[in-house]
Amino acid sequence: MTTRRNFLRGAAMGAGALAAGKASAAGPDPLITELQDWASFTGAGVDETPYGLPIRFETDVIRRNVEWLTASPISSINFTPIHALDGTITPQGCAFERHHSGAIELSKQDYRLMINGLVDKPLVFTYADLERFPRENHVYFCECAANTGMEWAGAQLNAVQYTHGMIHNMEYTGIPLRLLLQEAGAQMDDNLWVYVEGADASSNGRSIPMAKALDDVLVAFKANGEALRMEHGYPVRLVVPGWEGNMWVKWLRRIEVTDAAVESREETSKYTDVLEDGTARKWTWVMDAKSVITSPSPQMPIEHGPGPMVISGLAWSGHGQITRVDVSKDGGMTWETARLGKQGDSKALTRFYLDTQWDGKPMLLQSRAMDETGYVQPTKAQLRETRGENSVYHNNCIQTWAVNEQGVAENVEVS
Ligand SMILES: Nc1nc2c(c(=O)[nH]1)N[C@H]1C(S)=C(S)[C@@H](COP(=O)(O)O)O[C@H]1N2
Ligand SMILES: [Mo]
Repeated sequence: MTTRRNFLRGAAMGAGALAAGKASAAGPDPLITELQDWASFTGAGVDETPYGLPIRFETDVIRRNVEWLTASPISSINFTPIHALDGTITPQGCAFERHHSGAIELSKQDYRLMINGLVDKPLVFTYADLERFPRENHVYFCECAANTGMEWAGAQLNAVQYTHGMIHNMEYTGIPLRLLLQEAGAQMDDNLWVYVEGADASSNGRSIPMAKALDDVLVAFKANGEALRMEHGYPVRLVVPGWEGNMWVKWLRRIEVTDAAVESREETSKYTDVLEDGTARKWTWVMDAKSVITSPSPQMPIEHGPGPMVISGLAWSGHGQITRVDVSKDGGMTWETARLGKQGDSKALTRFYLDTQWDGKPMLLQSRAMDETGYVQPTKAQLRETRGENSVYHNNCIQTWAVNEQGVAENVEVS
């Protein structure tokens, strides 16, 4: 619909483009000296945007996929635009998606959650039943174990969105799984397991040790204050803090208490780690400490000359809090300690900044995270000593961006 207001907005755009051209020449800045259209005409009414989307100038801040990575977009992955975000919370609309048989549409009315197996009373909950249990709020990161998995044999994808974008960080509202297990009278010995599966065709079944199930696992129905988006498991998903994304079962439909791990596809042929000696390591659930510089990075070149600059990035650990992040400009020879945007939440993304000066010379930028256990993020060479070059999952190595005199950044490896 072309209303007068839309037409005027178009006109304002043209004037803005011209003004920008003039502003770059010497002389008075018309953006300061002249009355602008947006101050002369009224803006959009409250009836025009019942649910807001990003302004059109930000439409390139979107999830993107790498077509050659997977055979079909139904069993595939896309990546969070972490280069363009700041702070720590990932908006659901651009948070990466990973599904094995597509995102399904399951209504609250049709939703059922079964608990069975080694329990006194097998139960089936409706969505309304779940809303009557005590709930909690926690911010956690969810990282696919395959994040950075393409980089084992060398620098591969030239964008932080693709090398590190299989991660999101949201505030979840959910019921401690412990409470639902109690309700069903589950046996809770430490040697028991819960097997969790989703309602989608893939089911994505995973075995979780009882100790973790009773600790901090949530049965979540809200993220960042609103209902989960379809692609993140609406109406209910499992949140398994600090552990690999594959265990965060979406469209959660069944929880079975078992006396042994099921050894499903997702925990044998997938999500195990091939080692240097060719054997595969299993049960690598926790995501070790990791960090990456999001700006500058290949999608975020430096667009100013020498002088003050902000280097920024993200750090996280499945073992708890991030306590320190160091930044190197010379490929790891010397390090400076970065400032944390705020004290890190446990098992959640932490933002770091290095407020520094750029001398206009090339840099080899790296970041290195440390967590509350004292663990230090390893170099790729250190990881390869045990993992070789043929692994896929759990690559938490230090990332290097080579920045040239023009401020252009590139994914490289230093040895
Ligand atoms: N039911 C179901 N749950 C699932 C999956 C799936 O395909 N089906 N994919 C898993 C994988 S591999 C990851 S990394 C996370 C991704 O969660 P997201 O799509 O919300 O980013 O969901 C996990 N849970
Ligand atoms: Mo995953």
